[in-house]
Amino acid sequence: MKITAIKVFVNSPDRNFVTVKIETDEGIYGLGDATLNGRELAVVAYLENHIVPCLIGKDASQIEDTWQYLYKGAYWRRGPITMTAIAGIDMALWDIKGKAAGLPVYQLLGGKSRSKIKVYGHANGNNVEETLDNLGRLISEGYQTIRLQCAIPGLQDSYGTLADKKDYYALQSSRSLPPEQVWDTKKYLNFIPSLFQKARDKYGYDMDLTHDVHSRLTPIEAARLAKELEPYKLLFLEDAIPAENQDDFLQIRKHSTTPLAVGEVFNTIWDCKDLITSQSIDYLRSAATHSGGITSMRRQADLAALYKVKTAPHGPPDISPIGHAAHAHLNIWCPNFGIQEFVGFGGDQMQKVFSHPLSYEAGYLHLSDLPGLGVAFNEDEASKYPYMRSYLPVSRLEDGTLWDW
Ligand code: GCO
Ligand code: MG
Repeated sequence: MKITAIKVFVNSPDRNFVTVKIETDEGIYGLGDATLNGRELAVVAYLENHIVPCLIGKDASQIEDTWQYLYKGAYWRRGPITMTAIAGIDMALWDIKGKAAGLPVYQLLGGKSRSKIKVYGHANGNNVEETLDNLGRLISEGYQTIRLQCAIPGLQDSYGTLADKKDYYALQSSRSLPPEQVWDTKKYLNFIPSLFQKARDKYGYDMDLTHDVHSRLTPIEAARLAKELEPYKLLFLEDAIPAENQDDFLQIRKHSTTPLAVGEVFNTIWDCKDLITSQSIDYLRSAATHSGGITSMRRQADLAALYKVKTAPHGPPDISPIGHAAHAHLNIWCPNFGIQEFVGFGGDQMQKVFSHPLSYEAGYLHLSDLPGLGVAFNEDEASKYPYMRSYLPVSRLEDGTLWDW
């Protein structure tokens, strides 16, 4: 089966998505997600200028060799642009293989390890009361694991909160230049433990809670937070520090038994290898879309399994339904799957452009048995929503110093 064409679509149904479509001489086509939030067009250029010309006429069934060709064969390895572009191609080839076999991708990975996929939802708010109300709502919708984020008193626009926006889609699609947010570690550290205390006082300990620091602390500050959160028994504390000096995770470990999660900005197995083999983390949060696709994620999951690390794929609104479907197939198969982040199925425009094989029920996602990844992409509908420049925010301290967002 030969690749006859590769089309790259960049559209903005509610928000920007980059979609790869690989066509073959047998009429079967595959879809992949190559969306990199705020850097979409760099991935489009990488695909169109550097990858597509090399793959026309190649055998669509050679997924492994194609992955190696694009990774090792480029000499310039790794990095988010390259690995997101490779992910788009890789997912589309798995989609084709599944469709050609008449099987869902999880069957090609080895079949099901479970019947449904446990998810965690987000409860956030502009104050403690609103956050706890949202936590109560998610519990009543069946979520057993919930991430808690709250605006920090004295700071505007804290990460993970919506301010005056109705949902994530409204929040992120309204940006044409990077908005600036103010960060203050002392205000944050003095506040977060009390949020969790109030959540446990109000709702008890039946549900699991998580929290995303979004990489803003130093190792010793992160150790303090992890230690102070111990009484509230988090499932995990996410991105407590940036994963640049990876030994720093052991500093946090020395002081606390709060489980640690990291990985949403990782691009390859090399980014998580040392963290896994040193058992510095408990949950690996790589995303298929930003980490080289299904081929690469499967390898990361297998390495993690050797060290009792579970997978918890990144599931933000800036991954398309194709990326979420790739996670669902991996999650159903993966023996060491932990939990999937889930923020809903998107807005009206997105639902019209993509149809997907997932349904939510009482804290779990269910995956249908459609062949391949099971996603359909409506090109005519997508063409109604042109790309819109959009950036993630940046953080500064109160004196103007640039900080980690
Ligand atoms: C999460 C993430 C996201 C990222 C976003 C960046 O845990 O879901 O931290 O909120 O900030 O995906 O594009
Ligand atoms: Mg995160």
